[in-house]
Amino acid sequence: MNKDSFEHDVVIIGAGVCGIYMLYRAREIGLRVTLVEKGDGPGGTWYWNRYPGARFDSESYSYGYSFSKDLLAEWNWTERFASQPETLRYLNHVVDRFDLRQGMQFGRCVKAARFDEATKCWHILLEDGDELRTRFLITAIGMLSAPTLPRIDGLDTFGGESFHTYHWPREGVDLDGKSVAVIGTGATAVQLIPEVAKIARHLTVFQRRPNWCAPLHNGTLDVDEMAQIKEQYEEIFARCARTPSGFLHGPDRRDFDSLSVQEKEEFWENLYQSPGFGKWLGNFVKVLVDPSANAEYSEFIAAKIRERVHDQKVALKLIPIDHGFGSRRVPLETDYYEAFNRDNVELIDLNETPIERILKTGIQTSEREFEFDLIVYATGFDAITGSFDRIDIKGKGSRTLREKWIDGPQTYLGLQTRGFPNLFTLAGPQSASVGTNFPRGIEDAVDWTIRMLKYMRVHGYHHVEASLNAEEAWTAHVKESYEAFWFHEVKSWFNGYNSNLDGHDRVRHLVYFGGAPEYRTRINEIASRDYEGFEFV
Ligand code: NA7
Repeated sequence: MNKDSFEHDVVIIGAGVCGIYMLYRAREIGLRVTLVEKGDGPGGTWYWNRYPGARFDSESYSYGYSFSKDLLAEWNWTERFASQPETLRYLNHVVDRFDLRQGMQFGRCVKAARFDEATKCWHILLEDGDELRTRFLITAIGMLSAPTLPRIDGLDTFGGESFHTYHWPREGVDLDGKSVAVIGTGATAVQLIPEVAKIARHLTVFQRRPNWCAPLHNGTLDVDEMAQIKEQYEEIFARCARTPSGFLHGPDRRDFDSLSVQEKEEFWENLYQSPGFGKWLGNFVKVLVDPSANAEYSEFIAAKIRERVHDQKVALKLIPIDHGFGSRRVPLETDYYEAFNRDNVELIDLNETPIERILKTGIQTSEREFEFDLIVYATGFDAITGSFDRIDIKGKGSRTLREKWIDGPQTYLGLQTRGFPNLFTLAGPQSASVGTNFPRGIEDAVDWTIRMLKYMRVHGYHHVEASLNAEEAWTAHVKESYEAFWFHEVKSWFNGYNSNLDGHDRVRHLVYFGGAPEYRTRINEIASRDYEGFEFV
């Protein structure tokens, strides 16, 4: 691998959770590696998303890297669900702790990447006109890093401040005395709204579809609690490795139908009062897979919303009617529903009164004109494939990845795609990483990729490409993994829907839904069978 004339064995794009770990591992096995990152520091998602309220929905101690016992022993999380600033501090600490900063180039945005068939080398073109050459190209570009704005007339005419939550200004925003609009009610908005409500003079929330939200129950972690957690890290990570989604919360496998209404309600009440994703991922299996069991639980949560929101007309608008609990990503919240009890907060249902246009002074709906100082777009992302589409990636025969994936991604294991040799798409579409507690998923993907690179070095292989058969079989398998879930047609970013993009109004099979343990077993078995389904030269 070191005998060629390329500058690099490996170029990694992206300095988020995934890129940082890939850099660490690639350096550990002695590869000539560099990492390029658009931002001016590491952190990825946690670098960009600086909106008030941004924090984990994963328990902090299940989100940190598991690879270094020393790192685990020295880092103290201060909250059960860490905030964005703390997570960014953690990732910077990891980068410095393992001396990775010198391997990173910041403020360098990748515009294009082209596979040169003559030299079997990837040419990476940066926005500043510079070019890097590498044998292996590894994308760690995030699954929610291509923000999308709504398609509303007059978007550019607004005279006040406006931005997408992903681009919340680094220097912060003085919300005091301001009249603020938030468009969107996904996981981001659900974290943001209570924070804005506390400070702004007035907040108007524009909701198209409500989500089923449930309490986060955050709390501080003191040094003694962290000491206990540190003693349990082995068990914590072992537990995450056993659950389908890589979280601490695994499904309850008791027979739903044999339990009384009272037993179910006691269990659900306990989940509702407990921290984290238990009320979703720790629920009865039947609630997750069967529409009628799901309807029972959805009604339990709807009653909670009615209890928490004083004005029953508002409560009704906040209860989803087009999908059941957990069939879309469940936002975890802190005082979200209570925010709508405040005098300075108003909820506008866009189904009743759609936005007609953005004005110089505010927003015009079919019913009235609103004046705002600030409009915040919490309108989500071109999920999972969006960050790939924004780079002009050309493989063999100058075919672009964008063209290849126009009708939906086709991959082998979510890690490679035919026609693009030596390109590894970490946390790419159709991998399990995109459907799991992210660090747990990417540790599997990075470790597997490093094992593959070592294998190639030992065998003197220069490039690797997924075979056509293997890719077709995997893509079909991913599609089948959707069929097991009744919610596979529900409109959510998990299923590839985004009303703000052409062609994203139908299901696109972006996520491997077979569960993280099954995925890990499969990819490791394939590795043990001399990387069955891959072609080496
Ligand atoms: P989401 O979950 O995709 O939410 C986006 C929200 O924006 C959602 O409520 C959308 O309504 C709404 N939206 C999108 N476009 C429009 C238009 N044109 N008009 C009105 N409302 C619109 O993104 P988030 O950033 O909240 O969360 C992403 C992930 O980040 C999250 O799952 C976590 O993993 C972290 P819709 O529901 O489509 O009707």
